[in-house]
Amino acid sequence: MIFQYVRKTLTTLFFFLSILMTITTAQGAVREYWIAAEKMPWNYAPSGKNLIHEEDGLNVWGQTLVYTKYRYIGYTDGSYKKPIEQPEWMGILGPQLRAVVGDTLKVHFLNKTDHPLSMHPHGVLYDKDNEGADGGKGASILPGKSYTYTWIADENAGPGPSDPSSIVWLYHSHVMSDDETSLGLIGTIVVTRAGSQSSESNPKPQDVDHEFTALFLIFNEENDEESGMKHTINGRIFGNLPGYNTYVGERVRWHLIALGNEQDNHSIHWHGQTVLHHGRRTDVIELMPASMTSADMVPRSAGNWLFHCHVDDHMTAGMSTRWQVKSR
Ligand SMILES: [Cu+2]
Repeated sequence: MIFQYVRKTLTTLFFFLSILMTITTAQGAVREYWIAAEKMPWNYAPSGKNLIHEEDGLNVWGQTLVYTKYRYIGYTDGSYKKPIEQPEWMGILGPQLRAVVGDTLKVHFLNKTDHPLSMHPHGVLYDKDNEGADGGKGASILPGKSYTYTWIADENAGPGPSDPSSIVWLYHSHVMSDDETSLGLIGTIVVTRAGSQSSESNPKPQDVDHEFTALFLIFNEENDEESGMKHTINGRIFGNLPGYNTYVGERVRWHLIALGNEQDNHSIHWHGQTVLHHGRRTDVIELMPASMTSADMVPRSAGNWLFHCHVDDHMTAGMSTRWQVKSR
């Protein structure tokens, strides 16, 4: 009798517990970020050298290397005192926001500059006030003001059937739009398929060892003068972007993005290795402005390999860096 009563109570309890767990899982995590827009100097080639072919020098593109840029800077909390450190290979990119399908991103934005600015995301679910463009409350945040954007990584923001376990989306300022990305206000959102995350607190996919992001963009610094056309990968030219470091046999994912104008048609090429891109094997991937795509590789050959845009003029102008594969 007592045994039956205990069993019944336990069964009911487990039933309600499982419903509660389903609801919690369905709601996902709320991931909070603090990002300020800041005006600061940016050096396109901190070494002052052409690190791909040193003897060629930096040509006209080396006449001026430091310009004033606007950037998204991530902070640990709402005091905006302690910036979050980024790996060197991220260059000029803003903080990488991460979510698992089902999660909500709460992005607190503080405009520390002298321009009205915003954060407009691709891919994620938002309402008009959280679009960061075209009229809603978050469309234009005045200097000194802050705004909190709420973006949802729903099923439609996550990897599709032919995608790898995580995919990349752009975010950028969208007040004046056309010349704004050239200011430097660009970052990425990576969304992981539900169930593929490393743990509840770590949304990175468990089936990769490295996820690298590379932005191909020609910054126009001097009203179309060639010396001001900075052909960059993550805001660096002529090999001045270190940190793409891997080992033979690791699982490496490349999130590739582009922005810019009609000259920003890029063909991204790795030396030493092929990638798997939507089921297709290649070592060159085409990007047009605002393209976002992801490709996977397992490095097989040790070396300090070229990683560059294969368009001739872009190569000559320094749209190159290296990625390193060490043997174990
Ligand atoms: Cu190119």
